[in-house]
Amino acid sequence: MDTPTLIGLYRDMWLIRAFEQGLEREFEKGNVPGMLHTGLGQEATQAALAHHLKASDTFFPDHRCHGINALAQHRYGGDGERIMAELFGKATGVCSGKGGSLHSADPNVGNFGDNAVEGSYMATVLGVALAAKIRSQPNVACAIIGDGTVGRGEFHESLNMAAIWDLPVLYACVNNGYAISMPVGEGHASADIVDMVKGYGIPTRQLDGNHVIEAAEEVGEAVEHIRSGKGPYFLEFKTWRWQGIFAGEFRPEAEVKYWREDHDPIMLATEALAERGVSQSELYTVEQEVKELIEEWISFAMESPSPDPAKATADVYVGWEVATR
Ligand SMILES: Cc1ncc(C[n+]2csc(CCOP(=O)(O)OP(=O)(O)O)c2C)c(N)n1
Ligand SMILES: [Mg+2]
Repeated sequence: MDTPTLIGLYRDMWLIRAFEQGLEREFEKGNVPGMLHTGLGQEATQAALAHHLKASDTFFPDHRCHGINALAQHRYGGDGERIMAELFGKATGVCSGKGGSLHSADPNVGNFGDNAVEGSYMATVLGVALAAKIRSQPNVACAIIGDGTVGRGEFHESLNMAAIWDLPVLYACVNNGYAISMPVGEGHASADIVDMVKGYGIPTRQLDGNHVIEAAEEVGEAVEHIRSGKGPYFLEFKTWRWQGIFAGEFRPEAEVKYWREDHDPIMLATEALAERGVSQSELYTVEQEVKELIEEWISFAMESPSPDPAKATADVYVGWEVATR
């Protein structure tokens, strides 16, 4: 990977981190309604995926994917602030403020949205992939799923059907070690998800999801495989989320220290860039530029109007608006 590409990924990781930290700050002030699961700690995995997905591809983000949603919106729609506004529940959001964190979607930039039912889009992704295959389009349909999804029936049904129909699906499994507080090896037959997938005959790779160079290179290979018509590919990103599900930490102190201090994705990229001779001041400038952009997005969201209650049922059904009571 050349240095400009790595600096680009560094910028993307900072965009994700600044987005999530700004969001967390505003959530604590009561400005962000609903629930909030952040992707802090998983920036390298999301930046690597966003780097290779085009607007003509499709991705189904999981509940920690605000960062990848914002990157796609920023890159292809030129309006990343509309993801921020969506999370603030404002009329200027990509779903007019009706989607929020879990349902931010914009098919124009390839974002088909999350779903509160874990695993549900493991089935939907097959339809999108089948459509691309029938139309002979070199598009990737990507399902970004947590390790918790592995226990769902749709997970296995999806892998089986993608395998027998050679569908262009990229499965991106974000193995952050826990589902709620259940360690992955206790909730599933194997702590290494790839071992369960191999039986379906799908090519798999387990990789360091905090190492942005490795992650981007592996995603690149997987995407190339899929675009060339060779069928599905499964990547397991080993990473860790800063946020527990509950207030109070349930993870061992040494584990927290390892992931937050010794194996932080931005710190690893900073080290790699320093070895290539990129100065600290150049990296600091990148960080500051991105942080300023995120503050602008937050101001945009704060100043945007709330949705008009009269339009609560608009866009819920295509061509059919239900009268409000
Ligand atoms: C079918 C279903 N069961 C349970 C839940 C409740 N739930 C929300 S997040 C979550 C854990 C998800 O774990 P994982 O997929 O590992 O994602 P992580 O939060 O660790 O990123 C669960 C069980 C749900 N949303 N859908
Ligand atoms: Mg998990």
